[in-house]
Amino acid sequence: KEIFSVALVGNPNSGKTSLFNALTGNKQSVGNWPGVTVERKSGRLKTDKTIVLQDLPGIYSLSPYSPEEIIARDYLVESCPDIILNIIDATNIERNLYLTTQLLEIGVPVIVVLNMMDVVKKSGDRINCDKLSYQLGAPIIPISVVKNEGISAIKEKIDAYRNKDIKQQHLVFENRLEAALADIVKVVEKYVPTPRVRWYAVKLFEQDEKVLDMIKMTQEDQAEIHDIVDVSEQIMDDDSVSIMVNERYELIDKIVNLSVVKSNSVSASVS
Ligand code: BGO
Repeated sequence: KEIFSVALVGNPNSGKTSLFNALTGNKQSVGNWPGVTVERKSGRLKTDKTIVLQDLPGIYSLSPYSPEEIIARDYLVESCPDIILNIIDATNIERNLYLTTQLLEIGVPVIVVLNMMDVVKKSGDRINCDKLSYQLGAPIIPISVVKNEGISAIKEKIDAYRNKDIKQQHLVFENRLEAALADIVKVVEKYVPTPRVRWYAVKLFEQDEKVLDMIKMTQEDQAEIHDIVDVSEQIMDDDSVSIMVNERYELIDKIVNLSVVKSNSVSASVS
């Protein structure tokens, strides 16, 4: 049977190691990523040896600022796993969703695993997984690794995804930014694989040096993208990296407001 590859991605301390061990058992292969002393771990699912789980370094973002971020994004964009399994610490949902908003742009189907649900339940906070899933355009699987709850649902969802041709949706930013990204897509689409065009457009909007170096664009096309970014920065009165960061946090704010009820906000509205 053919191998199906699943990349495990999440913030540090989201429970990535715990979930990796729960899914693969003790048989893992451990090494280093080429050229760096960052540990590389992969293993087959205990319950299905045709599924290979690749653990990626714990990261907060797919920016090119640390070896961990570069390893993760190079692997996701160039090796193209069949599925991204994004583990989130449900007690820190805003911060963790920042990475999720970026993963949704790669064009690889994303399954979101909401870990630490035991802690959330104890706190009295309520997360509406259906609403969260709808807002993100990705399935949400609530779990607690330490309580061994919800783990089998992950394998079920992977199986369901395996037999379908899923086209991952990305989040939609405000109109002016979307207009600029659409213009960049028109320039860059001839250089990159179609499913990944959104990812490249965002990185070019941010004038990401590594991506600029990697795509061998003509001088004309480079200049055109530069102009698009320039105009956007003037219209939106900010630098392009900050524009993207702010847009992501604004979206996350909306998504969390629609899908999370904090226990303290309930009591505050009652009193
Ligand atoms: C310690 N629920 C709860 N409550 N905790 C969890 C869950 C869960 O579902 N999943 C993981 N944890 P990693 P990264 C620890 O190690 O897998 C805990 O970085 C401790 N250690 O047990 O390492 C997990 O790989 C002493 O906690 O995450 C671990 O992503 C006291 O979350 C931590 C308390 O998990 C991070 C916790 C010596």
